[in-house]
Amino acid sequence: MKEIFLKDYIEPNYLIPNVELYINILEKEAVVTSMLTIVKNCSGDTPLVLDGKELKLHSVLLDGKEIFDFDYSDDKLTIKNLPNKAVLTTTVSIDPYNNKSMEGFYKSGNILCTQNEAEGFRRVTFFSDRPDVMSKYTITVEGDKKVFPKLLSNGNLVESTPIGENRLRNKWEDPFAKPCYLVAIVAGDLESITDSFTTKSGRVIDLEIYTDPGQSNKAYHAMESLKKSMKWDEDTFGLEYDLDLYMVVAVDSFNAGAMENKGLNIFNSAYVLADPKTATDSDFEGVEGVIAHEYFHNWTGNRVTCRDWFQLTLKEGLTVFRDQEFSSDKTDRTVKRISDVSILRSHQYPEDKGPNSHPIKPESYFTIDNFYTATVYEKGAEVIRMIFTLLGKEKFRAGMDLYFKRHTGEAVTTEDFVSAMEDASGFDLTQFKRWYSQAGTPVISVDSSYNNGEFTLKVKQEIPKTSYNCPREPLFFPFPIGLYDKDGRDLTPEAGKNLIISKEYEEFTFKTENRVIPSLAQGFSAPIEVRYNYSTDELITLLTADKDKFNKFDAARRLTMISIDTIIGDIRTNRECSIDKRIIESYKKLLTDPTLEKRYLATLLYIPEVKDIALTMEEYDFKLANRARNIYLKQLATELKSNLFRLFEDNLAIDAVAERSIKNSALSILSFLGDDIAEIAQKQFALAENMTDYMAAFMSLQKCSDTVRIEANKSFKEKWKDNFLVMNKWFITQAIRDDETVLDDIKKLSLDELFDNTNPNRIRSLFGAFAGRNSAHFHSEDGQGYKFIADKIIDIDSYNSHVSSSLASAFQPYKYLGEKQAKLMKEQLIRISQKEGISTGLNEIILKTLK
Ligand code: DPP
Ligand code: ZN
Repeated sequence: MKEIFLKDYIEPNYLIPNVELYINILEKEAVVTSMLTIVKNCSGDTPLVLDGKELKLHSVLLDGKEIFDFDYSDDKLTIKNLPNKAVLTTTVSIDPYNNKSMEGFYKSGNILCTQNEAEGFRRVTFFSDRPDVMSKYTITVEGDKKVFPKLLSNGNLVESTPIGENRLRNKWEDPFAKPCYLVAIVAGDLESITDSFTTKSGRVIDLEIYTDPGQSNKAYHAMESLKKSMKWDEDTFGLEYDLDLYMVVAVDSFNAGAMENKGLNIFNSAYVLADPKTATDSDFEGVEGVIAHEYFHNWTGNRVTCRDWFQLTLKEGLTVFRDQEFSSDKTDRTVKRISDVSILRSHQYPEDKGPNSHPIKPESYFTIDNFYTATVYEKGAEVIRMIFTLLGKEKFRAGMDLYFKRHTGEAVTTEDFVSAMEDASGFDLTQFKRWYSQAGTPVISVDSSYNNGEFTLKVKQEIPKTSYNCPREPLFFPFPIGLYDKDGRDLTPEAGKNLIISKEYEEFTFKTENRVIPSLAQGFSAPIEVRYNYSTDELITLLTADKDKFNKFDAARRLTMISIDTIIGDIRTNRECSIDKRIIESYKKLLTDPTLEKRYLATLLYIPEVKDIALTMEEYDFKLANRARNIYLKQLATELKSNLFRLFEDNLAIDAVAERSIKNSALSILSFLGDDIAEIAQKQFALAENMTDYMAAFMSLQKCSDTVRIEANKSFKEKWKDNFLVMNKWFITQAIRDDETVLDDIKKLSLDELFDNTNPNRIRSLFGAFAGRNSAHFHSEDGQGYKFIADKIIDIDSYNSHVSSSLASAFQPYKYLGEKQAKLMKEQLIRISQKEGISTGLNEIILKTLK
């Protein structure tokens, strides 16, 4: 295993300005001929070293003449004594049909497609597989026209030629230079829907979305989302699409969500196909968000790309920020913000406390695949958001304009981005830049005092020690606050709205008539954890009165966590558990408050995941967390029963997102009463016209007695067995059941004819959901959960290291477990590490976890 360091970066020794690829798809293999224009970019007699993995080499030609003086070993093709400029032609065979890694060229269902980010292109042909080698590509794809009537690649179709009776050859040209990770090739019998978009400068862009036959009628929402994204990027950032054609292809087997290949996005079908019958409201939003994300990459990622993979957050953090803003504009800004922060808190915060903690710009890696993380993406987006907050909308836009003016067509670094922001705004981001190189979630402990009409906030920032070795200097971030009196009157002074924290310890004093309640880091102004010793009454005041809707939500979250924490204490000391009556009363008021938006109210009915609770414990006890959570939710449901039933019934009549959201949130809490909700849930399950209601009812029925649950499971499976995406939901539901028999059932389901252990969506739905979302049972006391997942990781790693490595992140809590659980987990970690032929990616995760 070789560790790669950012500090070792050197410019490429050879550039490849032009590439002509010819991919001939045959029955059992594909033959790839590539003609590379190679230009020396260094002095001396440095050899040309190209990457190539699992390629069957047929020939190497230099300026048209076959040569034999080369070495192909250890995934490198080395050629010495090259002239300053030459055309290198290689011909290789690859086997897309048996490529289960889902990197490079592979088969998904009946479609052949590529996934080249980060380092898949080396499985297609010999190349300098690094993002700073940018080339203009002409790609010709040939195949049997009955099997592959559609042969697609990047850019514009310049020729389509029938070859004899049975074959077709399509030639594609992309006028823009790009790194090889953005190359895409698709071959298949595809159905499509088409549309067009007229850009602000009047160019007409053809839009095409391709799916498996019979599926394209589910692509209209994706098409609308694409057009909205194109318009939004013009309106918001002045960015216009630059080719004449934009294609999206949906495939069922895909390691990630989607891929932004230039002009030819390839998507996990889960993020393209949606209609109300088969997709939930949240699926619809997922499609819109991911379509937007990949589209926005056209500028932030493709036209301006990364110099090296350490810069990944340059394109991902920025593009996530852009897609979050887009979705906020298109849906409900506060609800979207709450959902994004919840994802950050439940994925990125644990990552930062765990073995793979890293800054958004890491300095070393063994395999870059392990750094497509919540830190690089979600925390990366928060870092961009802080720049946005500090500079303000206009200056941020000026910074973006300057970034594109300076760097379009280049492969750059995060420093280049920050410099553009500084130069356009005059804002000094020197200290701010520490966010790029420091890991860990900063803990901001706030204390307050009140004396003689002065309210003082004492703010202390602490950068925690993490598994990643880096400086822990004070960070610079916005920290807007509000002040409320005990009756909820807003006393926020102007100065409070623009507070900035930059030192380890700071004090801020405000003149107030009485002691006040602070609302801190409003809008979730930074990816930090704010600690303040709020009393229950203070939180209730904020829950009722805070005008900052994020912090109003956060008051609900804090109250919930306090209630659960109290229950944990009660369980530990054998006391009777009950929720504070004041909290119940304030919820009753909220549930009948007509001024609250329904979707927003649904977020206030906050239900934490078991692992969110465990994360607050010094020693993670998932079982106890689960028990306390169940007690809390059952009591909440009992106390609020009539209010929640009313809320449910009041929102039955209107079938729209907001009504479904509040109605189903009510149902979800009520489901902790078990069979009490069987009747209404069964009715909804039987009559639901849309997947949102159907799923909500189905999930609730899981909490009812066995006969009710089993009947629902059967009926669901019978109805949807032929729908791949819907059945993923069914598998997830089985995997996250809170029941002692869940693991046995999962074992049986892994042999089900509808399960496929080579399909990443299915693996994530059953094994991933169990390991990641069913904490209480994954961490079972007999260690069987660990053993089962370890078995699966070992098996999957032999063909798909991407998926095995991501499944292994379930072992993240290792060093926070109690002695007994830690021992059980360790046995499995060691067993995995001893696996013969373990992939580099998995090995990196396991060794870091054990360290
Ligand atoms: N396809 C992944 C994404 O869009 C990696 N670039 O984030
Ligand atoms: Zn991305």
